[in-house]
Amino acid sequence: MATTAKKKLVQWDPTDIKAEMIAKYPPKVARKRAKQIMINEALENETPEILANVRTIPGIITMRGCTYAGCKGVIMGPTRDIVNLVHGPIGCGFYAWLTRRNQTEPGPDGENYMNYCFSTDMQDSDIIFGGEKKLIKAIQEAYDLFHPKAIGVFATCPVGLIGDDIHTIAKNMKEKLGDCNVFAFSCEGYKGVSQSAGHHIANNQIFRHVVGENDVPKEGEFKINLLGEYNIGGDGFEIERIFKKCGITNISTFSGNSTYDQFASAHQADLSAVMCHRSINYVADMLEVKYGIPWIKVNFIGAEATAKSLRKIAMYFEDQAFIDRVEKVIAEEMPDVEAAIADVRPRTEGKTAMIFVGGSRAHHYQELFKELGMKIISAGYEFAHRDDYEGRQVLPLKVDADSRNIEEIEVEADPERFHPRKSQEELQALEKAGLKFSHYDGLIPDMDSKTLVIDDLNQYEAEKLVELMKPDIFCAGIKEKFSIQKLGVPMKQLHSYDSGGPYAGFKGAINFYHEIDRLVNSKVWSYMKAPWQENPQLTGSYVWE
Ligand code: CFM
Repeated sequence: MATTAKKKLVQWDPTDIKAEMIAKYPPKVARKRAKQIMINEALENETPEILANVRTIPGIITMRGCTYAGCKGVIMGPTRDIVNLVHGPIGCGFYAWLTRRNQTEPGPDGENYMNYCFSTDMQDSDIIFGGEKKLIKAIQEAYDLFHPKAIGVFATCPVGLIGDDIHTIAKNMKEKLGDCNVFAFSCEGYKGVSQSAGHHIANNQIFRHVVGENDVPKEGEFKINLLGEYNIGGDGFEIERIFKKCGITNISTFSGNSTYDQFASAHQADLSAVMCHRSINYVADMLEVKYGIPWIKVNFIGAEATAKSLRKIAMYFEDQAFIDRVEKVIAEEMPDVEAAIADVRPRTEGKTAMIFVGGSRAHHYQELFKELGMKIISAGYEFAHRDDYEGRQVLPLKVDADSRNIEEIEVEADPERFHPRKSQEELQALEKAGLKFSHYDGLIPDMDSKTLVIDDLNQYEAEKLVELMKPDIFCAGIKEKFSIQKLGVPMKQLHSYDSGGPYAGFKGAINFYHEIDRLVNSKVWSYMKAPWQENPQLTGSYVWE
């Protein structure tokens, strides 16, 4: 009988969805989650406030990772010629060993430590009596074996608890070794509420110990730093290809396919182009204050977004031949993109998607879905801050007990090497012409009204959302993959790209269109039935002799 059927929210109302998502929570939890689940009402000049970058409620199965993951895995992981030495129990090293799909191309020198796992392998006795001697030995051993340019030491939770002085050890070993830069990161997993704290810690230490170390001039025209691009699934290779075609010199990438020397030379660029704002905005700001390099926000996810970002870079350098060359590249690349869209779009138009990824992709990937004519009905970040949702005009944010844990480093203009790349007048003229400096508008203004913007979505809510709104595709990570697929909805990993990619740039966009077409139009999902859906009563019997 129809009356026994559950209410099916075909024309869902966001208020009902929100109420349903938090209905089962105890009142205190519901109150907190209500502030992190927002029905988008962004008006042109006004973005509603969302609660973000706060502690996950204990007991909730979050999608987040830890501070060590953000520092060692995300920011420092993709750099091939720095030995990343994990000071801690072996599990922390093991689980950060090649699990993120950042790729690298070692080049002629072949120096690449990314496929190794370096760890001090702390044991119970080290935790009781201290791990400093072991760390000193491990640094020496890594140096003797590989003679790397640099060794980074990463603290895991127990190191902070027992108080090993990793920074003094790093300083002493740097002096002792002479030709190897040794620095350490106090990135204990518990340091912040998520991996976001680890980004900040990595930004600080890399800026303090490496940026500016190489003053040997870098050749090339139109020199930029590409900040916040991590070469997942080869994205960075596609962006590099486009840069080369356009005549852009990439001094450094933070940190996809990068080297120690790139970081050391970053102060020689004339513009920083920021892709993932959340993970690297601190470096962008510090490069500006110390060396006078302005930064702009870019996005190479989506063909239109790529073209727009290239045009912004060209506009900044104010060189007509360069502007023309960029236009020529766009004109050459777009026909293939348009042909792919024309093929795929009739099958994807009007379909719906949900995106829940880290701190920037839930925004960037909306571009690709829009190119397919698809609608984003709900999106959010795992660990972004309010500025990533609402735009940087909300800065500075109130400092709470957790953010107070993370060091803010004081940076001043370098007495010799600070030189503003553009005068105030030039910057103002460019702003007038439409280029925004040191700014990010955030995710919310780009989302439709009445969509749901959700911070730190958890497993229970993810399943509820899918059950209620039945999207045609759900995008998140490996932790969510199988629980969503069991609900009969296709799931695309946007952290690791499953085994696909690249999705950045022009060629990447084409890859993405085809992949999404295959996923949302596959019938296989409608055939899926979990055993309990077919037969709600499961029986079992004990077997023993
Ligand atoms: Fe930036 Fe990232 Fe992301 Fe991120 Fe990440 Fe990643 Fe990510 Mo996974 S740096 S915030 S900490 S774009 S590893 S390459 S996919 S959560 S949205």
